[in-house]
Amino acid sequence: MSVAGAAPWWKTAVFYQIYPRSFALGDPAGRRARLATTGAAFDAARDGVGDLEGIRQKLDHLAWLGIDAIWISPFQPSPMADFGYDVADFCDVDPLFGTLADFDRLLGDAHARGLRVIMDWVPNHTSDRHPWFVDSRSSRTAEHRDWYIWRDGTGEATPPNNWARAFVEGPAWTFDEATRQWYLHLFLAEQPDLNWSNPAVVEAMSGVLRFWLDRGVDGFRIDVVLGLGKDPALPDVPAELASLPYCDQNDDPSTHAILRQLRKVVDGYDQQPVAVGEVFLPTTEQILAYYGDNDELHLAFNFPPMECGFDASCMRSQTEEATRLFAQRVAWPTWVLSNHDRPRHRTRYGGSERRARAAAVLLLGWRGTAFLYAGEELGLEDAEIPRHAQVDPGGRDGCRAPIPWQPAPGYGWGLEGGPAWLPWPPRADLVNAETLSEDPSSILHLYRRLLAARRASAALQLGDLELAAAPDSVVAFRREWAGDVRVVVVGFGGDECAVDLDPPPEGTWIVEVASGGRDGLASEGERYLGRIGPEEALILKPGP
Ligand code: ISL
Repeated sequence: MSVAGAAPWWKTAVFYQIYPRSFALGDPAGRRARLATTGAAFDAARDGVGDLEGIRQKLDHLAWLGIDAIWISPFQPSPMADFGYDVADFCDVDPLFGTLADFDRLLGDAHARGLRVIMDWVPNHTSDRHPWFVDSRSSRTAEHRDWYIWRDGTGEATPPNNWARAFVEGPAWTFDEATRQWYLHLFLAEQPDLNWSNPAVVEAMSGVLRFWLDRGVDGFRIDVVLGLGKDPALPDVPAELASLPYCDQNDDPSTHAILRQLRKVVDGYDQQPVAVGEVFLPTTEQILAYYGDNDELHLAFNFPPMECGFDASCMRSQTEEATRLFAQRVAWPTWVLSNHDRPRHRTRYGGSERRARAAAVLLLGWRGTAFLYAGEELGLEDAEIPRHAQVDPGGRDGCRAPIPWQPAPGYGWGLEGGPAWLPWPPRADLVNAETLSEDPSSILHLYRRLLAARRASAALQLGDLELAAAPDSVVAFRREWAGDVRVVVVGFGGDECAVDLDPPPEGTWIVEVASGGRDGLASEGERYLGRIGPEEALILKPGP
């Protein structure tokens, strides 16, 4: 039971993102049987992909870790041009991952452990194999023609505007010979954009939300929310922006009305579902607009801190910015350092485990809902992917390497010597869940202690955040709620450093969690010494 009382569950939750291909494999025999009945040719590479049953079998591990909710990246039927973000049927499970019955079992078992489950919903586009698009491209008068965005260009030579697609250089348009018009796709040509100005699309996609909410899911991570509404004139972007993917630029006001409608669908359910949106815009201020007047998204990912290196001044200004902007509205912040689209933060910070540990304290000390990406609790680094093994058109394979569960080759995936779909991350014989769970000083145990400390403290879960004076290489802030107080101190410098803090209301500061483990200066349960070690981070609580 949370200390937070009446706050909506998602405010105090720590989410854990699962990329299902890479998480765990539970039922390879079931998969072979399913694929055989669909007539799909046996493909050895598919054996090295995770499944829903694999996630279910790891729920005890996740409950042990202490997270509150999982977000599962897409598992619906998909030709996998974008590894599931190209959905061919929004209301089923790809036979690669399991069945609807497997999903129901996973959801039930998660709920039985007090874990909530949100799923990815990809509303901006479908697969080009989705029956809606198959019909849409069949003729200019097809029932679903206007469910997608078709335009004349200048013949087949020049597309209707200068928008660029994501991942591979080229226009966000493809000329379709059958009906001699262009269709819009902000991502791959296999991902045609839906036309959200068509009420039939809104209705059909609202039905998708209801389908999963009726099954009991606790909400959605909404893919590319900023893409939904488009200026009907589809105007060119200024020439200097034309080479940048348009998917990260579209910010049309019509999206807000769409979100208000969707919010009503979601809010009609007793489980208090959450809608957390991916708004990949450059500033927190722009992202904040997608919360509306507390009537659009419940939460939106705040991506700008992902642009920071392991750097105190960048992290401090991001902390200040979010604190200032969120104080002005009824909106709750979010924090994330890694996901399936970016190099992992440990890799971005240069590969040091010490830095990854300090970053964990910052992430779980910040004011707002935190999102972990599976494997960061193991301190995973990106895998090195040789050219011949690269599969993602967007070059994002490194952070999608499979999770090592056990130290022996095969790493707990039961592959009988076969390959996983991507190479393993570095040193998987040492950096795996089993080995790290046996070492109380490991980064895995640090995450577990941080999650326990957070769950036990109203200040960490809900408290206001006030930055404290600290040396340039340190970010320090105080969290306070209903008499509960914590201080978070994160050192980014390479040397030991004095950090003088105002004393607590009573007593003295005690180190509740220390990032350093065996190498740290501070010891958990002991008095704060007034200084921190190199790249060390602490959570302090008042004590005798
Ligand atoms: O993360 C980005 C850059 O690092 C963005 O450009 C990101 O690709 C974009 O915001 C959309 O991402 C989402 O939709 C894509 C899918 O490939 C990504 O995996 C998903 O997170 C298309 O569905």
